[in-house]
Amino acid sequence: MPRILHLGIGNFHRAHQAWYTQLSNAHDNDAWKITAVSLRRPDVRDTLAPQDFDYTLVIKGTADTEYLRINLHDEILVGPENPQAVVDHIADPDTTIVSLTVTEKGYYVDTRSGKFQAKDPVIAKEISEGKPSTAIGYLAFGLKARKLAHGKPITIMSCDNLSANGETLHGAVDAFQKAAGLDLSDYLQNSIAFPSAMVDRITPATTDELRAEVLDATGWADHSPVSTETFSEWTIEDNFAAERPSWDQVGVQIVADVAPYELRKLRLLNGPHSLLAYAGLFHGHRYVHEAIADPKLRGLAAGLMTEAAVTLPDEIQSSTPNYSNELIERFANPALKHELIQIAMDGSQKLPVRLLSTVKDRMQAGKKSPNALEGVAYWLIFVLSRSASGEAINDPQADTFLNIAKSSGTIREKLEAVLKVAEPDLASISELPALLDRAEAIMTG
Ligand code: CS2
Repeated sequence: MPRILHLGIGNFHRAHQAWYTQLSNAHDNDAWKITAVSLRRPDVRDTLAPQDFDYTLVIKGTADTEYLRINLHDEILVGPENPQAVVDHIADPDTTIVSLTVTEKGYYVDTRSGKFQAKDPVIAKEISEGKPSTAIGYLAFGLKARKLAHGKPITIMSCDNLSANGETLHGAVDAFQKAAGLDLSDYLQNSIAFPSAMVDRITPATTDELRAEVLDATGWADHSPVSTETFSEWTIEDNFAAERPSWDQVGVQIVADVAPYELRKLRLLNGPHSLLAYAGLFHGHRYVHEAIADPKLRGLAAGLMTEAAVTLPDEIQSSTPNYSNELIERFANPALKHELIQIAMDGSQKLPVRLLSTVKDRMQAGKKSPNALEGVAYWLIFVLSRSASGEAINDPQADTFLNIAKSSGTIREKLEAVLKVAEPDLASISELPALLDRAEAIMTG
């Protein structure tokens, strides 16, 4: 039976790839199954195992809701409980795809320089102990086992919001295997494909309210439903090393070059998402649909879309007005109840790709970026004021931010220090003084 091994069993995977694969199974002789891996905690496995890994996907349009039972996962492995089981699954000849949704920080790649962080203590420990705990470690040790067992080709597919995610993942696995002396260069080169992919479907976190709604609508006391929007998009680079599901039969675009789609999504959707999150929380909003209904914030988000659109490759330019209008409608969907705080997490990883890249590209063309910089300013304020008041920030750089907040120095110096975490080369932002002026002005009211 053909099988996908998926690393990172979060709601996004369950609303997106699992949905496409369940639909495409109708077009394949052999139904695909997904074995999923939770890299850290057992919670999702513990909740889904008693329901045979089935769950309800709640697809919320502005008017109608669809309740669809997803029955596709055959097992959920919990990495720390048995790392070898994950390695064995990567080596299993029936596994032809390993896919990933492990978030930006799960790659251990500096989002600014693109360099793999081989010296990170977590990675260094995996290498010295020969025991994986990160997605990159599992892939490297798993591919080593696969090479030794039979050497069959396999596709490793990133489904995270990184630019050039396939290339980035390839680079990370290659750097890891070299640092660990695994001798995989030839195997990686000749038998492994790392397609890039653009993934898109807004997926809020599960709430008790959603559980109650599902029970009411379906009669099933599902402990782990997932809600999402009707819109869904997946564009994958046509670069597979082995068998794949008939995803192209159910709306997935398989294309020669994903880069334009990926950039459009990161800069027009994710950039404004982050802007709405930080500015929205500052102005007392809780949900995305509330933030986008605020005329000032809507203006900023739409302004950022226009600003970012001109930085995109020519072939995708003409699509951007419709794409942007559709995005505003998606953000406005009140049924989704998408929490701004969910989007606000991991800003140090997200800002470089979502906002600062737009600022830099425009600067090269001699243009200013007032809306993108407004997003950056609200992020600086979010980080600094929460760190100063001792509120926990969900970000791998949270400790650094805490130290900055506690340090002596003016507010301006602290804002600058926070910015430096996302952009070490401050000289590369010519609008820096205006940005800091603006952040200070917002902060001091
Ligand atoms: C969001 C994304 O949480 C976030 O940072 O911007 O998860 C967004 O909802 C998805 O990329 C939409 O496809």
